[in-house]
Amino acid sequence: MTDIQRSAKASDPGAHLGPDDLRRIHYYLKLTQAFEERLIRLYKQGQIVGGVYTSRGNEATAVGSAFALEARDVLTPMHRDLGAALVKGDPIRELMCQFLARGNSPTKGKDSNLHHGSRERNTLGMISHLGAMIPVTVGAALAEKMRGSGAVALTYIGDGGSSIGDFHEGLNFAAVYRLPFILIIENNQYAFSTPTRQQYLCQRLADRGVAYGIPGVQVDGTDVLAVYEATRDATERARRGDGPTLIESITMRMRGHSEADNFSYVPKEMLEAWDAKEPVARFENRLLEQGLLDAAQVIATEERIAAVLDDATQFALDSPMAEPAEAARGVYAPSKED
Ligand SMILES: Cc1ncc(C[n+]2csc(CCOP(=O)(O)OP(=O)(O)O)c2C)c(N)n1
Ligand SMILES: [Mg+2]
Repeated sequence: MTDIQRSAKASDPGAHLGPDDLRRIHYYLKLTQAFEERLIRLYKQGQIVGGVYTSRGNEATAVGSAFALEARDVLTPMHRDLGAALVKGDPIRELMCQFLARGNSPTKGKDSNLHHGSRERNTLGMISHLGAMIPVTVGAALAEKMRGSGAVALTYIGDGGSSIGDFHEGLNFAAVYRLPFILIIENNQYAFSTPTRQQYLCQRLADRGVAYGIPGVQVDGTDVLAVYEATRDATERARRGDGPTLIESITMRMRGHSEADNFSYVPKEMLEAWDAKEPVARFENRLLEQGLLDAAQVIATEERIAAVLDDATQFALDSPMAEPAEAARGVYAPSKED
């Protein structure tokens, strides 16, 4: 282990969180899961066009990392980070309209998925090109540093996306300028149908941090508190002015790449082994064992979530699609004639 890795050793899981925080984390994990179940159903009913990419297996990474951020921090969720968008405060009705491409959605029906951002909540909207949001989020970190705001900027990349040139350029720039930047690699064992052994030869993607002179930390991505603490440590380092951190969160993509993919190429035994560590149930069981939740509270949370999702689904279904003219609006900067 190098000095850089040793200095980035994560704090004890959950050491900085009280019982109410733990129950809030549980709520967001369950909400993410239930929201995506709803999206799958709507997709199968033909209500959602395009693709649905769920975060099954990644919920703890998205929720745990976003929970470590403050409102002023900049966040760029990627395609498996619905939980992060929820923690950062994206309204559920608004998100549902976005997935259903309604005219009143953040992108006004031009797109679906998490391709939207909010200045109010300091979130940046992702584009599909993997890796492209790394330099963009590094740019946000540079802006925050120049402003002296004390805010950090965080984004994610998959194991597959970590091989792209933007990964190197973004991290190197952030390291050299000691920017308050955090990059989380969501290592979920597959990039579409390509397993990690065909993607890179290094032992751990976290070791790439050494190449940039920054800490590279590996965390158990099925343990929401481990992700939270590693991210929290990284935010502290960033706010001290010590620069970026690379975090590799080890997890498993528990469903297909998208809902159009039956993931028959993933060995059954592999899925079964990871199922035993499924992040949402794992955290729920932990809270039940610790007496921080009881069975009745779990049911009440599930009912509350179902009601919120019923409301948002109906709201979105009742919302009109965009007018055709909307397709051209907001795409180019207005000219003098406009
Ligand atoms: C530059 C680029 N190449 C290819 C794609 C198509 N694509 C979208 S997601 C994906 C798989 C990405 O795998 P990974 O980075 O491991 O993320 P995961 O989907 O597993 O979370 C691919 C190939 C893309 N969006 N951008
Ligand atoms: Mg992957």
